Amino acid sequence: MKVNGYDGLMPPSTALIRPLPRSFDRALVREGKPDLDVAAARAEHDVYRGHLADAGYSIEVVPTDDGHPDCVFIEDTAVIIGSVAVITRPGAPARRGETGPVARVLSAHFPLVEIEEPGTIDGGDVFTAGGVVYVGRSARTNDSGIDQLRGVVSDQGLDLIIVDVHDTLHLKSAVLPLGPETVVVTPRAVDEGAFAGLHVIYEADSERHKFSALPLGETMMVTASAPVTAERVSALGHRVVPIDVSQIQAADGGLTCMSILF
Ligand code: CIR
Repeated sequence: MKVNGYDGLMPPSTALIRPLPRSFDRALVREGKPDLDVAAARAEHDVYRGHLADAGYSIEVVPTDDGHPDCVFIEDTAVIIGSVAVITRPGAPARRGETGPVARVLSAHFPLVEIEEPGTIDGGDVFTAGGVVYVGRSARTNDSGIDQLRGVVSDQGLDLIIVDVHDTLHLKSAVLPLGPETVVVTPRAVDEGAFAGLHVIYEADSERHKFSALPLGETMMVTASAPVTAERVSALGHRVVPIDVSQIQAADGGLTCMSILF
């Protein structure tokens, strides 16, 4: 079974992305008001897209939407669980209108299940490793959303583990799967007991919340802003490819958030 590309059996072959909108400088930000540079962010996104193509992914594009400044963060709108695409109901009301166009494209590939009110889920709170779906209970993902997701997960013969997220936006802001057995964790940001079955390595304290990673088969895209942690990942035998996504990170994004791989 193919699950978000992380089960180690069949690598994903398609990357769904959504170009950066002109309104990106109005993206939601958790703390402070960074001056987001739309042109620089677009250049970062172009490099990201290039690495996906170089890694052999066929790129499918959902048209961008200037009415939704965060729409480049397509990961939050849908989660592939086994043979089904779960269309989320994003936790931020301003982002709920992002899901329709993504659902239309995914419906050509998967049967769809939609998360319904009062449930909320952001895809940034979900990842699969070793046949287990880990879900962050966060400011964006609530218990009703998790209960609805649990139904799909169990229909697909997978297990679900809830991880409480307390010091960051999403589960994947603090826990990055490198493969079916290993995760990189930001210390003290989530309930780490949830990862008892996995090999855990830690983000360097000096790089708190700066590390993000996206495994792409032979290579591992990593954030250039976290070189010490990237070195720890490289020491495990991964071929790391650092990329600068500082504008994307200033809007609370990481490397997983700009694509849906299947
Ligand atoms: C937001 O607050 O929703 C966006 N500015 C950032 C979302 C990042 N999503 C992700 O990492 N999955």
